[in-house]
Amino acid sequence: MRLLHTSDWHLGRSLHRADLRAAQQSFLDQLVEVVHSERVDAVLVSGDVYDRAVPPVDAVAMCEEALVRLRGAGARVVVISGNHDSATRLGFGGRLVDAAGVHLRTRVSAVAEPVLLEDEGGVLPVYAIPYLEPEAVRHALPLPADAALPSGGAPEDPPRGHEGVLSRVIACIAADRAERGAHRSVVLAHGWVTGGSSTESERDISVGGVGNVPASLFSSFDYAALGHLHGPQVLAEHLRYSGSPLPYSFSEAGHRKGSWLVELGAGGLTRVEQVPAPVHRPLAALRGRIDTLLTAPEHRAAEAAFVSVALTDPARPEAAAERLRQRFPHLLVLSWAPEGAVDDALSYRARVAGRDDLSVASGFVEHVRRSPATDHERLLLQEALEAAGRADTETAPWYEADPCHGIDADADADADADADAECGVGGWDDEAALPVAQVLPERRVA
Ligand SMILES: [Mn+2]
Repeated sequence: MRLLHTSDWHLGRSLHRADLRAAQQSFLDQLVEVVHSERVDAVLVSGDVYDRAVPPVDAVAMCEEALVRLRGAGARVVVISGNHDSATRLGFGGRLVDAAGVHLRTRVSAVAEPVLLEDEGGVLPVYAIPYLEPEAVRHALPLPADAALPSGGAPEDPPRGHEGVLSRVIACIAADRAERGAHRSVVLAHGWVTGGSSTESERDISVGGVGNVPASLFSSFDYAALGHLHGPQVLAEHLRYSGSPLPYSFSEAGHRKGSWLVELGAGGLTRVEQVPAPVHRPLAALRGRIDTLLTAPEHRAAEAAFVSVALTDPARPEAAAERLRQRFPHLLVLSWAPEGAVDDALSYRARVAGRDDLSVASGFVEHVRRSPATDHERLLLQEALEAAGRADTETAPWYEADPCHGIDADADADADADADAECGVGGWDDEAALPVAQVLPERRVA
């Protein structure tokens, strides 16, 4: 029995607005080829098929085409919904297409109904557990078939939290498995199992680690195909994350992405090997002064890569993005982290208290560029402030009304991948179009 374990396709996602559709397509093409060449019996897709609950139409078309081709290549396909998917939308028609060998498992009520595969070792039940949001599903969970109800037959208090909910589901599965007399079983699940490490591109499913579930919950399965964390990882021989097929953040620049080709014999797991995913375009995170980055031979490999640059020049270089793009045409993120800069610990309110508008505006120029406004710039600011009728105002009441507005905005250079995805695929031609978070200096500089 050969299984191909993949997850976190995130179809519809871009990387800092770079279009990844061709990259996602070449991964799916490869998946179909592997099913052919390795005679894969079933493809297991462990959630986050799409990047969002309402995916773009071309992502839906790409997914359907992939499912049809995987099935055509001879594999059954088992899919669960992840925390990015809408379970209802992904599962639409699921009970109808089940008969065709494509199993979209997204319903809470069906968590303990396995997809049945078969080989010379007998029947292999594959339990597909969709991502379960604890508060949303706790009252809808089935009870284990062998559970003794408390006296009077009243249902007990439904479980709470990821661990509680998943424990109940695993108990239901154990009961089903015992009833079938199955000596082997496989499970798909989407969540954060203790011991796994995250990247910057997963959407958090928890607060303070309460989303973690213990690895021991999966100890009775011959193989557990996990999704959610985007780095491929092995928590135990039988307990693995395939990771996403593409890097979806610069924190994944060093990953070797891929799928797991899993082999089960009559007695259980016999072999697992990684099938590396095609590399569409590598990622490179560079840091240094602009003149060095533009000339240093060691950065030659980054010329063809998607690039993130943190400039360390003491003063903000002019037209930095334009110059960097001469050498690194796929520059996606630019931030500025001047050497020796010290964090200004004063709150925004304290910094502007008692200052006039011209001084605040000139201070903003200095803050952003790390060099004071020139006389000419001060003149321009003065004219602008006069035009706005505020030149003589001693204080600036509009700051008081909204102390978070303006220069105290979060200057963290991390781009929010979710927000990025919401922006869709676009492009920008100059620094002025960079999101604010990417052009303000980093606040925490060593
Ligand atoms: Mn994911």
